Amino acid sequence: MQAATAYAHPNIALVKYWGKSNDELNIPATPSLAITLGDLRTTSHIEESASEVVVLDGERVTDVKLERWLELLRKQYDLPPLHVESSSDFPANSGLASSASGFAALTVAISSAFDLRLSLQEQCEWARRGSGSAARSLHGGFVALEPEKTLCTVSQVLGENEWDLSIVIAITSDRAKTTGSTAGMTASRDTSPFYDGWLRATVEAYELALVATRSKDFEALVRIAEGSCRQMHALMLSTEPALIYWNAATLNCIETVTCMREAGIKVFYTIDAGSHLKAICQKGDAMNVSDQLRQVDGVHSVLVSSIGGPAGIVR
Ligand code: 2P0
Repeated sequence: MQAATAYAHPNIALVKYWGKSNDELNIPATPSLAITLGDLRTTSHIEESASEVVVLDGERVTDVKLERWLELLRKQYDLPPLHVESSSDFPANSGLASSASGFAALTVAISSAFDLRLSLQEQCEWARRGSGSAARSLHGGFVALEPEKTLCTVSQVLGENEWDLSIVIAITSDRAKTTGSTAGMTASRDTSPFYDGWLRATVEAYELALVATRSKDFEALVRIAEGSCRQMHALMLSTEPALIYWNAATLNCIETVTCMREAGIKVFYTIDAGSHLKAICQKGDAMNVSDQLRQVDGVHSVLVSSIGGPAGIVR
């Protein structure tokens, strides 16, 4: 093998994934659609080692998800013990999809280091086995993930240069989320009376989102994306015990985005399994949107990103 370093960008879903049809194979119960955050990245380096070592953001860790994933890979490929070093230039474990970009970058690094010659679709499949949303971080632009019975297909719906949008991220907490996505979505499936309705609504939202994205219909995306976000958080709230990812600042940000839209700015919000709010707007409005979100009570800082490209090798 040759040591390899790869990068991938996190992604945020406009039509959310929350629930699996098959836990063992990690198959999402519904399709999802996401955009790639080009100005945020995770870099993963791997090399052969006497024993397995995993270092995440500078700290040596035991990562059960990663260990299980490497075990799966070793059923198919003859891999030696690895030194894995992964770091992100954005807060990890707080709903900013560090596991998505992490597994995507690692898949690219391993594929290159061992010359596995995986197709993009095969890379998506390996990344997905690590973390469902990671499959979407192999591509750039607007990316669709569609589950089938035992696998998923991932495709680019719109390229990263086809729609000049920006993503403004309002950081509303410096704490890691209390319940991870995998455990949270299992709990929602097992306990929420709204789960079946959520699945139905998401399939419908996904079909509408594909049409809206292809035709760059911003107004339609506002309704679809904010709807999917609120429906997912309603499902989380109705989970037992409740999954409450929002804090006061999240609600303040929602109000600010809604006010901006009423004032004529083309902007909408989405929120993942964490308290940060992501506002999607026209590139020309990004400065204004970020200035307004920075002033919101409880917002620590603001990041601005363009839509980004695919994962790749660092040469
Ligand atoms: C999404 N999330 O579509 C949704 C919105 C979080 C909220 O995909 O269990 O970390 O590893 O497949 O990929 C987070 O789920 O979960 C996620 P696993 P993953 O972006």
